[in-house]
Amino acid sequence: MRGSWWREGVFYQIYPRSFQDSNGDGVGDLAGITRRLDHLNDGTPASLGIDAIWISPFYRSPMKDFGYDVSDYRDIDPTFGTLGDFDRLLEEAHRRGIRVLVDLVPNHTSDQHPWFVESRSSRDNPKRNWYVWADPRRGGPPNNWRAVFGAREKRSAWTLDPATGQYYLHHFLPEQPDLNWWNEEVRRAIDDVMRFWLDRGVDGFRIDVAHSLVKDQRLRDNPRLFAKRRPRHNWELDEVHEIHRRWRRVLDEYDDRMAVAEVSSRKLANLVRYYGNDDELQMPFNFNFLRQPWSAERFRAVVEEWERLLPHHAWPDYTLSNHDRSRAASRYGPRRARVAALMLLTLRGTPFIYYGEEIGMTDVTIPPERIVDVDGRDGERTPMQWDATPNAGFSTGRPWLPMAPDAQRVNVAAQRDDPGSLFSFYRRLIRLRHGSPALRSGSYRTLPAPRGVFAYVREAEGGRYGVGLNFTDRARRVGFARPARLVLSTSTDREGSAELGEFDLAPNEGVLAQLS
Ligand code: TEU
Repeated sequence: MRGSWWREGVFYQIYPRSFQDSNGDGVGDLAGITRRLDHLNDGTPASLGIDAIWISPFYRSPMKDFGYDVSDYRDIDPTFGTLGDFDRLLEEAHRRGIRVLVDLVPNHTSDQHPWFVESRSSRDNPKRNWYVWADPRRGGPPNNWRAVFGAREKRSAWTLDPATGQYYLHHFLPEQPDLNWWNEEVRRAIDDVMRFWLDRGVDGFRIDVAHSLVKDQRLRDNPRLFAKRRPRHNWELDEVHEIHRRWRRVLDEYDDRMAVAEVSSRKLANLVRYYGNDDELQMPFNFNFLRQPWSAERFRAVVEEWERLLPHHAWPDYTLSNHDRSRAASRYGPRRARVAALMLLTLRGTPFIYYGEEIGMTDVTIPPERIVDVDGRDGERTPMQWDATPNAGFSTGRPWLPMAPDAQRVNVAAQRDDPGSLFSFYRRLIRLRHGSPALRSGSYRTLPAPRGVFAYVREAEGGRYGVGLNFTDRARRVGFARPARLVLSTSTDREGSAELGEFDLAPNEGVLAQLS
């Protein structure tokens, strides 16, 4: 069925600098990803079993924001390889039934992109209006908008270009000038970038900063109250939805492609608007799990609100970690991270796994002399830990970021044959999900549970599963109100069944049970 692959599939995010280096320069590359595809899905229970990957940007880039500053949307940065390497990666992924999303960065380009080089060359250059230029106000920036990077220093979102005496807008680094999304030529140029990759065979896009794009045409100051939270005039304008509808039409020129939008709305009521009338992008990311403290009530509240708000055509998604945030295993600790994984992979909605999450990789403390990111995100981007060889099998050269100190112990090879490992847990869980219509696409219903326990039922014709997650450091009891057979527990090899459907949960234990 059209659309079922992204509704029923499990997604995996690859940060290409950190997955696998194939040429010894210390930076991961596309050929490296191809080499490691069997880890993701080789068609047997030995592999993780995921269905789709999202690869963070690999386009030509001066790397001020490690690829989120694109200087050519249609070519691969030499650090990562060539278009030929990309085609091979795509072919090898598809051969294994793995779909591929590429990361589209349409809010801004690099200041080295030929469009911006032209745009800044003179006030009457034909590309001047492809970016947002404005005259100084009282000798300073045109308004009070702030950049995302350097928020603590209250850095302006504007930089003066002395050559032409005007300021240009950049929501992120000064080396990432924002495109002018009021300009129809810009819209058409990005449509064509999408078609370039769709023609090459990609299955879709993850779209960066998809909530911002269009900014107030009059460049009005943001009200002070909004300065810290949601800026009113340069964030989530209604016109953004018009662009998402346009992108959906481009996707629909092709067969069964999709896009997931990076939308940082805190309020789910705002987030739900990005589903439109089933005429916008297929899903906005729901980042709310990333912001929750370890509390059953808080996670339950997010899920319940989301389930209540979603129109029938909308399909949810959930994420525990990504390249911008502290890893789940660091936020919660190893035992709880396993409970979180059980939740992620049994909820109704597409799960996104961040590379290394399946082996419990944690944030690494980066010594000051090795910090390379502009916004403190190196710790969650360290190289993937494959085995106990030098640099954990990631590279024969000096890795661009330090390897985790525990990499010799925490790695794929060490966990592969250990049935109690986190990797084995993920593999079993993903296989269970794939094998069960109830877990893949069934309905969701919260169950009554004691304080500190989040319990729910997933149900489809011919199958019913109960999930009980103990978020507390005390023993708790969960009841499914019907005979239940334990299928999986986050604790070691626990087995058993319960005639009355009641299970005693150890502290921070989660269970998955098949219900009659
Ligand atoms: O992030 C956009 C975003 O919403 C940021 O506020 C994010 O929270 C920030 O990274 C925190 O430090 C996207 C990408 O995911 C990020 O990696 C890029 O740096 C950013 O866009 C600019 O392209």
